[in-house]
Amino acid sequence: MIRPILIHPDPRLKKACDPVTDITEEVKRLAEDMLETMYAAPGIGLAAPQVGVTRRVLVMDCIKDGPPEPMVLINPQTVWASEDVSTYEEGCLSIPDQYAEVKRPSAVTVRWTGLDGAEEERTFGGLWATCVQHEMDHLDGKLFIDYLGPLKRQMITRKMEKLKRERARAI
Ligand code: K2U
Ligand code: ZN
Repeated sequence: MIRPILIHPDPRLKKACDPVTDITEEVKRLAEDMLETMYAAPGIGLAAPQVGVTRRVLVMDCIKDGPPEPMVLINPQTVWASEDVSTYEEGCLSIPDQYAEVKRPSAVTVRWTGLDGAEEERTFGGLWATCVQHEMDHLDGKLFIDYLGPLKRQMITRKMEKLKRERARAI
């Protein structure tokens, strides 16, 4: 089922998430719901804290045109990051309609556990690299606005607080 996406500022988006100890039916249902929620947004990635679950689970599908390639990463860890960096204008489903340039390593090697319990490792480049790092930051309570200067970050936070007030009134 599609789950509501938390909007910044929210304490659950700033928490360091807990590792998944065993892959229960509940974790499988969470991953399924996260993929459904991500596609509906639409987005190309989503981390569990964004739907209020502070567990180390993220989903991704950065394929634009072509058959979808949904990925579920449980307890992901970066094992290598390239020296050279790429700049990408990032957005975030928890910070709607705000975009800013963020510099990140152009390529990263990530190790994780799949839904089937198997250990996986893959090197990501391009938009996949940006996306997986953006999602893994979420698992550590870090948002892309944390890479911006204090004034720009504060301006965006104020806009989100206003948006939340308006949404609360609309209900
Ligand atoms: O974590 C999220 O909020 C999902 C983001 C992931 C993302 C942000 C920046 C750069 C790459 C991935 C959403 O997918 S934002 C929507 C989006 C869609 C296409 C390209 C970039 C961002
Ligand atoms: Zn995000």
